[in-house]
Amino acid sequence: MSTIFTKIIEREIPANIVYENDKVLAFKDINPQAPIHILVVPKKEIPTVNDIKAEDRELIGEMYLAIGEITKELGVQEEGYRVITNCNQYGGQEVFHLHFHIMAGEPLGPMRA
Ligand code: IU
Repeated sequence: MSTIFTKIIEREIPANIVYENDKVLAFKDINPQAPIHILVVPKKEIPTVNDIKAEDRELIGEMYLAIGEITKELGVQEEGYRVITNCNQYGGQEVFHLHFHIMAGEPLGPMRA
């Protein structure tokens, strides 16, 4: 089932888009949890990490290559950043269209719930 992220991909609702290619879109999170908070999404509708298929291996690689380009452009590669994917209820997933959160711009500290 489509989510609001498909509407962003289709330009049906606005978003602050920072990167796009034929397979991947990235935009600023509407409710940032760090000074830099970007979501990287595949244009293909994949609800959760659980739904990634073998045929998606190249697409997932494209998402990480996009992360590399975005973080390089932002100038945060040396200082570092965090990439997170939430899955289903215990992971705190709210939008059921696969996405990687890039969080950067300050020391993020240890991971905790
Ligand atoms: P989650 O991993 O599914 O919990 O993350 C969803 C994110 O999508 C969350 O950080 C929201 O702030 C963000 N978001 C957004 O950027 N734009 C939207 O229109 C909606 C959610 I709805």
